Amino acid sequence: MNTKEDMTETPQKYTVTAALIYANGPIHIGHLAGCYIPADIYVRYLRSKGADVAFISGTDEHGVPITVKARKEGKTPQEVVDFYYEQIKKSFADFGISFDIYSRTSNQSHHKVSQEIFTTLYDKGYFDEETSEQYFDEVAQQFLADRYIVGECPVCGNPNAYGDQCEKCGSTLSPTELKNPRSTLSGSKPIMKSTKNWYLPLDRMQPDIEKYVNSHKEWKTNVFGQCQSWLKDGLRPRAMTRDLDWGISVPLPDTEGKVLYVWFDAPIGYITFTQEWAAQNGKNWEDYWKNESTKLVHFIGKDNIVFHCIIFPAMLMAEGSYILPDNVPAQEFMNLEGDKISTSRNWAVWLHEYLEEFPNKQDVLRYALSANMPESKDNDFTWKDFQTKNNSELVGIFGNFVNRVLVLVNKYFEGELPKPSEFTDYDHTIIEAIKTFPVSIGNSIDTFRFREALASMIDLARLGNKYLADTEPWKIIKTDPQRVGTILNLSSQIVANLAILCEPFLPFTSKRIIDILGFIKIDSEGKPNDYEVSAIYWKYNWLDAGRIDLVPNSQPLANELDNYLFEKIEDDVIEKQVKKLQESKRMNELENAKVPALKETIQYDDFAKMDIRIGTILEAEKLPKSDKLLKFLVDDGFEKRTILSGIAKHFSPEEMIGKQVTFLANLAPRKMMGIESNGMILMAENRDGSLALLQPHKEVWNGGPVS
Ligand code: B3M
Ligand code: ZN
Repeated sequence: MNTKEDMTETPQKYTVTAALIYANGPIHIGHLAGCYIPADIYVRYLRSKGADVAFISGTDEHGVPITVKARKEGKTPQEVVDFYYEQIKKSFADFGISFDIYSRTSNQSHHKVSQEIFTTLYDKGYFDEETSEQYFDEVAQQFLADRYIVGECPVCGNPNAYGDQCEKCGSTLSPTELKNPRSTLSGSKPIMKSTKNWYLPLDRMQPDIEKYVNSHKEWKTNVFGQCQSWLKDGLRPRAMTRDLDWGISVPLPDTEGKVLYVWFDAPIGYITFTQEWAAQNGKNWEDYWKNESTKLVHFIGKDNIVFHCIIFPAMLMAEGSYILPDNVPAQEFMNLEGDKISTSRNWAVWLHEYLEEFPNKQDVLRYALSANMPESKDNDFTWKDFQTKNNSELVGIFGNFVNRVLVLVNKYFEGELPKPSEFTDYDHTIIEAIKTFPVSIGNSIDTFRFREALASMIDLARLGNKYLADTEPWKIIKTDPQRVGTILNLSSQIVANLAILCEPFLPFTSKRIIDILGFIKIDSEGKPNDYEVSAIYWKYNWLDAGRIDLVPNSQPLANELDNYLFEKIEDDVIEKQVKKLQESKRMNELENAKVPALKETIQYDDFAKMDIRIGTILEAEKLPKSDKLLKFLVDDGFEKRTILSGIAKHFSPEEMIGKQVTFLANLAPRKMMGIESNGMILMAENRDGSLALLQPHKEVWNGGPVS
């Protein structure tokens, strides 16, 4: 039960992490829905319940994804990660993701922690040292780890699977499993060359890992299922070092040119960042990583399941002094307008752009993505749905309720909260119903059912609307103002409950409601956020929700009626976004357009049969009944001939007059729209479908043959 007494016990400690995104591109809605929003909802809820939470994240700044990007942009890896670290950190902060720390794996502190853990495992004899043949690019003079190599996936046949993973079927791979491998650096076929690496013997550790995974039957089905299929296939040793020049150097002698595998160091980042945060805040980091009663929860996308449920726990088990992940609530993928989100194809809604184009609308995106969160299957974000969610739910239900209460209190009671008098039976059913919300929303969040939690939260606003509609205070204000006072008091208490219960999902809105109700928010130490003194301090949290005495009688409510919580989003705003996406799709298609395949070989005689000539266009006109055809009169050196050409969409008649063109002179005459065409003007087609005339580079006599 949610009671105040819970607060007097030592609060439950949680270490909640959100995936360390590669610092090689901006954040998009797929990242938000897949990891950061669920993590933030969970953490805000836990904090509101009085739990002691460390919410940890940052950027992953090592690994091939970084060096590939640097190479593509002609920058150093450090320049790439410096740029994206700042951009990503800022956009998360502006979006209200409430990390306790957002750090980065290129920090020296992190290098040190990773090397220490590697050394511990090494000293404990955990690594198998193995010299093996690895792919090597002779052109680029480099070993080809992970994403430096592509080839055919042995599982699904995808021709562009990476050396570490097939993005199509999700299989985790090693480079030697790929068929027809090629280097992404030079495109060349790699050779085999021997090199020494250190392997974590997951095969030998399988029984322990199995025991661990099987003790977590409560994990989400998608997560538990993926683990089982891994275990069923049998775990294989996995190299924890790589032959690369970007990363954390291997803390062993004679390991020049070798770094720690990025998936070895990245999850250790959670530990390093907790240490950094603890040091800055006078906490003991070990409370969050080495105390059996602390719950460690990793929020990630589904492509990272194996690393968080098997490999990282195996590392922690081997190290021996850490707690293991208690839960790994991985999300499926969010698609965009029916298509997989892709950074390289620019098929995404970018967070930093959204924040610029939709100022002060963080909560709208948070809402739309949470309502559609890909919890158990992939889901689709569409701008149309974003608009509907805003207009019919946030404006139509939530905003509408809060606004009505405010308008009525202002109109009938000059903005001062009226006292309640006696509650009717109907009021009592509403009061009982209010009490159930913190419990049911809490249960849903506890079990990572965020969509359900959000839907219940909106149901509370719905209940508020229904209460007003059923009691119709506007009809009885003249005859029974006391009853209206009760109705509006209770309604305002619902608004206050909404402020508490919507906070995990809509933190900006929660703060606005608190302002509207005439409170000032206080921080965890009990200090006011602003120093305006007239208002009362807001000290309520989840454990207070369900009460109907949150706003005191006679409390003056804000009179900000023109400043709505949410506003309608018009069609043109949505159309602009859809257009922007279509444009990026078009640009992308152009970039990827392939030159058409060559036709079959012909002999010289076949070619010689064609009589190609140069001529000058004397007259040009549009055919009145056709939007495609232009009619030309061409000086062909003998006489003048008429040629029809279907290029009216590309050229105006005026711009063609006087031009020399190349035409096929012995094409059999053909009648179109009652006019006989004698020949064909030759054109070159560009990748976007636009046409170019083939003109001689200097003037040629009309009738001059082309050969
Ligand atoms: N950097 C993969 C990604 O950005 C990887 C996550 C690491 S979490 C420790 O999707
Ligand atoms: Zn595959």
